[in-house]
Amino acid sequence: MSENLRVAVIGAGRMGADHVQRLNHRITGAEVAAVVDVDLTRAQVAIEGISSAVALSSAEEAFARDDINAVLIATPGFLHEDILLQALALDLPILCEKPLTPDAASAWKIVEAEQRLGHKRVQVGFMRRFDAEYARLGEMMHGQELGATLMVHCAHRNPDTPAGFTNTMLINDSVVHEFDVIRFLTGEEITSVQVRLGRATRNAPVGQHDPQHVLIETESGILADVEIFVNAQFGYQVTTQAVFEQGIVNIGEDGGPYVRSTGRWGGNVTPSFIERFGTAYDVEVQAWVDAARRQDIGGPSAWDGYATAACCEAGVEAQLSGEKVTVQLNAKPALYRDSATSILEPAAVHA
Ligand code: ISE
Repeated sequence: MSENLRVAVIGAGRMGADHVQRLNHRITGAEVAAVVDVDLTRAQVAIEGISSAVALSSAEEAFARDDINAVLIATPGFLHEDILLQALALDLPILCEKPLTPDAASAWKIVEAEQRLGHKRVQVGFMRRFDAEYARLGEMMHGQELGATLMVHCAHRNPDTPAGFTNTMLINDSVVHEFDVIRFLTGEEITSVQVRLGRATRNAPVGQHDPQHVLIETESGILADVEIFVNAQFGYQVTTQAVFEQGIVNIGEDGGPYVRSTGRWGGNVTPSFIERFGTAYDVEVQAWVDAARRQDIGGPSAWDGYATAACCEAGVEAQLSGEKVTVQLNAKPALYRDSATSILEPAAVHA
């Protein structure tokens, strides 16, 4: 493909609108051809000033057009499956925001559809893999620069949650990122998840137990723990500490200008994931565009979406039972065997 990728962005909410601006201003080799939202006014607002784009109210309308040759899916996760299957039927390059789909059985259907095509078309929007610090930590782990990895401690804090953010979404929308980065950093699949509920903040909406403590094990026995705290009030923070045989590495600590002035010292708290991962999103989308133009994907695959969906399913079960829940995975199809995330051969579990 020599000309620009002509992208239909499906979903014009916070993330979709952010991707529209990114594609329009910072990404080369692509342009926004359409923005789709059930709320047509929201789609119209998103394309303001973008002469290459039309506003539409359904994905079907976008797929019926002949001037669209790529799709970026940024609707809520429960709508992904149908849009993904339509886009795969047309063999279009797809960047799908996480989660790929909300459960492992539906994510497996995407893996199967892609296998029928015989090549990878779906890149999943796990943007943390494109953050410079996560990438460097991954290199340190894979290269055993400080010896073997023993433990990983993660903290994931959001200032508050949007209306309708359920207790399940703490796992499916937020901890899903930790599942993916732990797989990415260690190069191993996750084998079990346990969720502990302790003292809760009074600042959470009714129905949410916040914070939660998620305990994770990988194939070789690396232990990871995640504090997920989505009504932390003070701002946004995502940190990881990795414990190696010969050292400790921290990433995600506060950065930016350190100001010393009359009566004060310090810097600014990051307000949200849009700022914290802004550069990572840019790198991610550019990698997708560059790869799509050579008929490839440039990041995490449908397999990664499926494997994290299975972790989320185990996480939600663990939230309810308090027990340690085993993560069940089908065997990794040959199409995905170039991405090393398993040291064991699993059996078939999702039909
Ligand atoms: C949100 O959807 C994201 O993807 C953010 O990265 C995460 O920090 C937040 O918890 C999610 O709700």
